[in-house]
Amino acid sequence: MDGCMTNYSPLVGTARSSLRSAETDLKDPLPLVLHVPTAPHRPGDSPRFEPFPDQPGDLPKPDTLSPFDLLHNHAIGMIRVLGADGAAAGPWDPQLSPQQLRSGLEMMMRARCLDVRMIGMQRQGRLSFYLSSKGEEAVAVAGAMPYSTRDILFPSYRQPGTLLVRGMPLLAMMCHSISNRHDNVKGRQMPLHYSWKAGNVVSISSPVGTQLPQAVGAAMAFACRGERSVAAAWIGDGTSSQGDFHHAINFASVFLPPCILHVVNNQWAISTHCQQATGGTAFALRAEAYSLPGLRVDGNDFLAVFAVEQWAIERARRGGGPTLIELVTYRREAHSTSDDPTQYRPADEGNGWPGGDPIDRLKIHLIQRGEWSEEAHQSLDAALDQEVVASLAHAESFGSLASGLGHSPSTMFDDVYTNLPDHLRNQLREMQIETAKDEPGNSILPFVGKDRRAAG
Ligand SMILES: Cc1ncc(C[n+]2csc(CCOP(=O)(O)OP(=O)(O)O)c2C)c(N)n1
Ligand SMILES: [Mg+2]
Repeated sequence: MDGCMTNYSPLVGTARSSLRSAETDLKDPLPLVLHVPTAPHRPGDSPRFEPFPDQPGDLPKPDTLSPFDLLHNHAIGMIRVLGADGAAAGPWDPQLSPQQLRSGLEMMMRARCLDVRMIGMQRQGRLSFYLSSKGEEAVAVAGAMPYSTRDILFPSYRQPGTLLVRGMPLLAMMCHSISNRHDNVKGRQMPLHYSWKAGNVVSISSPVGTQLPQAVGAAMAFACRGERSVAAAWIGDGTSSQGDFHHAINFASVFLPPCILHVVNNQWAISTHCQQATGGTAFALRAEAYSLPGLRVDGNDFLAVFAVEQWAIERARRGGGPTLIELVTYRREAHSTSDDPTQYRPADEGNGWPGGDPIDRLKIHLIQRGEWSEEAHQSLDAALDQEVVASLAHAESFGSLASGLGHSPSTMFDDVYTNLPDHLRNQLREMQIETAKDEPGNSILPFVGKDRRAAG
């Protein structure tokens, strides 16, 4: 493990190794400069990633109530289960049944089909905006499956798979994304900012990082009530630079509530490389400064992600308090449909990613065990695509933001106050008078002045 900080440098933390040593500086002083890290590969470079620092089986699986400082190697190394040959090995193998594995695979494949079709829709002008989660399906699916429905989840926009695991129907996801009259958040959110109360999943937040302190607060409430539920939240590598990350983990460290905090290190925060988000070698290592366990895991290894979540959940339920998990993965697509990554990274950078593709890796594992086949995979893929296409058509039959068949703007006055204060009541009346002047034929405000219940 000793060499892993340098071995691992191409993923994060190269910059410090290039700083001159104190002795050299004394003999041959250079002007002091501001150290500004950059990305390891820029357009035109030939990308080269070092292999991951640990092999499956290298890291032990300690008791879930182990003191945080016994987990140092788990914070700087990498917990893995699936090897390059597709076989599972080591103490972190969660020993899932073939049925559980196939169900996880199906969920990841459904998330991928949804992703592909949503990008297509956005390109055709049928969806205003989209953020791809391609390549990060294991983070979302294996990340959510081990939780009980009484646990509350705060995912980021990059984890629609979490919503699928928690039972949000595709139709509801799409009605929300195109903001039609069945959008369960009434057009108050950007596309993909799912909210699913029935599945105990809190609304995705556009201002990045707000979910972390909220999750710690929810876990503190569980602890106050003596309830054995857990709160879990996910943010990205770039978001871990927000004050919210440090505020949240400090509260977690002081009050030790049952919460699990995740940093999904997909290497990039729009055009900012993760080396510009931390001066250290691993995001998981930050946990040590807060006297908490940090676990770093291969985020494209379904089995490893599942096992790490189980470990942290058990620790939280046994009263051991919070865990910080870093999921090392790669953002395969642009940050969003408004981004052009060829401006800041080589177009083929992802091809050399040592973590491969999470769906392919689980598929190969299942085939190896005699529990799956290439034919079964193809036919499931086709069936899921049909399911997604049918849900999209169904959602569009209820209209969309573009067609004007959304919620009435007057619903902006709903759901905050039991009794609307006078100044808002006046604003509502004013809005109704103003917008009624535009009717009929105003496709943006079609329901104004009509019965608000009919619109909702
Ligand atoms: C508080 C705040 N600052 C900036 C933004 C703009 N923004 C949206 S996503 C993003 C990058 C986040 O990167 P990361 O946390 O690594 O997550 P990823 O997109 O890679 O999943 C930024 C800067 C925002 N939404 N909220
Ligand atoms: Mg990122």
